[in-house]
Amino acid sequence: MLTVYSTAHRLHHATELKDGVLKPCFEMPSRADTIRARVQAVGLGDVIAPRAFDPSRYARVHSERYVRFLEQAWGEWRELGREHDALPLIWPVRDLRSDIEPEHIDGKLGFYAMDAGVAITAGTWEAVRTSADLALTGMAVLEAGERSAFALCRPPGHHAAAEYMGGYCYLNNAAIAAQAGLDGGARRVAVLDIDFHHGNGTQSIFYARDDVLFVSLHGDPKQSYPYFLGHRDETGAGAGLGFNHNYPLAHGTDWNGYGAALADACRRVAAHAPDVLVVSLGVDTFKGDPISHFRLESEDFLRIGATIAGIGCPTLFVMEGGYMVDDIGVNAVNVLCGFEGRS
Ligand code: SP5
Ligand code: ZN
Repeated sequence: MLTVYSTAHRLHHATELKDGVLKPCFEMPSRADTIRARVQAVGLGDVIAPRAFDPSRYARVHSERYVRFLEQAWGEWRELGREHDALPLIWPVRDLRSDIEPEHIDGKLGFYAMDAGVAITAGTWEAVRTSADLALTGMAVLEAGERSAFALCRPPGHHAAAEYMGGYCYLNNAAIAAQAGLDGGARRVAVLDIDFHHGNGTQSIFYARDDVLFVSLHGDPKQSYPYFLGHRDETGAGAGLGFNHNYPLAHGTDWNGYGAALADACRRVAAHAPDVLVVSLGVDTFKGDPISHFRLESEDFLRIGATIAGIGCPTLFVMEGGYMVDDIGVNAVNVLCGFEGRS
């Protein structure tokens, strides 16, 4: 399996509001480099650089003004003489207006953010756009006839929706790749999200559409971030009704519960008969993850890969979360090895 990787991710290393204190993000550069090292150690396959794509490709699933905001936010922040990471501090909840884009950067940050886990720094845009380009390059690899590819994206993407960032995510790499698959001629695409956290951004982007099936296994939002989406009764809207399926799972879920839910999720994906499958690959379901609450063992990730391979569809793996850096390489690459029938 080819891996698409770039060192540009290192340009993004930010702080987040954590238990009431600003601290370095759990989502840190060593994550991607640990996974890359493991890819090489097991001999998964060649590691290739991304092609550069025009930002208009991102605007197939995001609004143009949101993409422009991501590109320009750091400059606007710096113009005010500020040097720390740009973070939002006010949000347009409920009856506040969200129909007028503010002109001031403080207003814009809240307008385009869902939480305080998405700081913008000097290198953020370059890292973010390169991350999306990794996913687009991965989809191009599949279009060229490969059965699978691994986009080693960082920053991750699945919490980012058409017009907002959140949860370490800025551009939705998986959604951008899924849309590129359709634009390249696929008739049906499925996104299977196995990150511990619900992929609210991906769900939101495709919620009213029947050409992209979204299926997600995650910590129950009653207990877990992102709290405000990911319930079982969210099954799609309009033409998309029946094309969205959530599997909220309890704290402490281990392979017993997880394996059964995954088998059911993969059955749904196969029934959609997708021309291409995008997997939002988070390994924060690991028992040792510092911010999540499932109990998967490293060997379970091999089983996940094998189960996904059973769908029998060209598959692009897009890296999402996973914060136990010591084990992230083994766990992420185990999914890929399991998919390839290796152990
Ligand atoms: C891509 C992805 O996995 N994003 C996850 C974002 C989660 N952000 C909020 C997590 C809050 C957990 N707080 C636990 C603090 C432990 N001291
Ligand atoms: Zn996650």
